[in-house]
Amino acid sequence: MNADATNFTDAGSFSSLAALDAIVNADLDGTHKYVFAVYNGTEDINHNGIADDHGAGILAWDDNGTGITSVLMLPGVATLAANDLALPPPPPPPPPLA
Ligand SMILES: [Ca+2]
Repeated sequence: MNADATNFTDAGSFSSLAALDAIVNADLDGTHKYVFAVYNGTEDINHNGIADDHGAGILAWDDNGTGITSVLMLPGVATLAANDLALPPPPPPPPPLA
């Protein structure tokens, strides 16, 4: 399903992973299937052993409103909109043969 204005929401920025997780989980309510947030805290939220995750964008997806199906961590991505995720329109058909 393409992201659009009805199923995408921006949850804002959070300095606590617990707060971010709670809001993202609540916002993925079955109507909203894509939630973007920014992590501005000092925790090592991707568990790579380095607390280098400040300023990372978080894109979460879930279809049915129960839980969180997938999460993408997007280092350095501070903003994201539905049209950044939408597929482009298909190319026009080729011209008819003469
Ligand atoms: Ca890290």
